[in-house]
Amino acid sequence: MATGERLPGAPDPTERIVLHVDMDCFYASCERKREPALRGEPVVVGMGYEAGETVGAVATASYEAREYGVESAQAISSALERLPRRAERPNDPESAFYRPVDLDYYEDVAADVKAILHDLADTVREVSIDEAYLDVTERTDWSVAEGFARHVKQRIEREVGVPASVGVAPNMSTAKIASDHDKPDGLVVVPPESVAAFLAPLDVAAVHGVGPIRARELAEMGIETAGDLADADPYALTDRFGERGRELHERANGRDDRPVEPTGDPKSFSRESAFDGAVEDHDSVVEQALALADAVAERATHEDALYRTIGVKVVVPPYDINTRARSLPGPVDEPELVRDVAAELLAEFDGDPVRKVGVRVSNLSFTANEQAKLGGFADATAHDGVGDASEDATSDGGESEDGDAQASLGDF
Ligand code: DCP
Ligand code: MG
Repeated sequence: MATGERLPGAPDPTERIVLHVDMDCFYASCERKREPALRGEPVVVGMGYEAGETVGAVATASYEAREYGVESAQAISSALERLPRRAERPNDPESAFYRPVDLDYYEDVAADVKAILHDLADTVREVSIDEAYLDVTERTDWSVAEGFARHVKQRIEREVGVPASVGVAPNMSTAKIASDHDKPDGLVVVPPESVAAFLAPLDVAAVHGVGPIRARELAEMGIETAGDLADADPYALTDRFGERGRELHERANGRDDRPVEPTGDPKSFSRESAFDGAVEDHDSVVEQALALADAVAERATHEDALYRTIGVKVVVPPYDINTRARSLPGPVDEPELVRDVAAELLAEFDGDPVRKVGVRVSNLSFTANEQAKLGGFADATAHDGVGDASEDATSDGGESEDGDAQASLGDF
């Protein structure tokens, strides 16, 4: 779609200010948050990693560990060849701290980050656990965009305690490249008049959508930099890569009209609140949870959503995150039930000190009249085998590479 076809009054996409936030070595930074002794050290966070076990893959590595060639998706055994466990080599600086993946905890940290982002922008597109686009056109101006971006980074660092890299540009694809350009702790602002000069010298792999295979194919066509790609014949690119080729050509030219849109229907609604210190009085915890239950139920009603699962989250100091959920026989919109189930699920924590409490409804359906279809209940229950017993809630978020995928992280 040509930019000249805009409707009268529609915002000029060339005048947007888009900010992309991507947390630095996110899982490793989360581990450092709760274990400050890991700061400045090589840290490897591994999927399925347990002490003494070498199967599984690296989820992420701190930048100190990356210097030794440890990277995401590598086999733990390869990582161990490059950097043995510190536990086994206490005096060897060329060794790393290995930690297993604790997704509940990372999601909790991510939710705190996302809350700040929503506070700083009217429109936020969350694309993965540690990444989001913000349209901040109405909140800042190019002349002060750098200060605004620094403020975003500082709020995250100060209030959550994890580092982020930020890119600012007139569109999503350039903002993403900018946030990646100076990692970690990056802050790169590319105002409209600098887009072409910023992109031109970059390796073509910096363009989102160009993976190693496509980069090789492009190299065969003599295209090695984003500038080469920008100058390439778009028809030759379409011949070779189809519609994607045209899109890559647009991106390399710093053209991307996609509006920053929130991801589609959420998978859950939740609210949580932190106490000022740990609270031991169970009645106070329940009282807070009931207020959260009301807020969550109200939100679901407002969004015309029915829910089939009601859950609570209880964080016990320092970072022991407990989630419990109960699935109902069918989808409902019943605020009283959210209160009752939340209170029942919390009973287990009577006597525990509580730092944070949350309430969530999930298993959402957005079909307005679904509640009336009683026949569907039995099927749905049989289908996923969830009865009405308590169970650990499962994460409803997912990481996605692409800005088009849905993710609902950030709401616990
Ligand atoms: N992740 C994973 N497996 C992968 C890639 C990522 O489990 N193959 C997880 C761990 C990362 C998180 O997702 O911490 C975010 O992914 P990023 O690609 O943003 O990587 P990092 O945040 O770790 O590092 P960077 O500083 O490059 O953003
Ligand atoms: Mg990241």
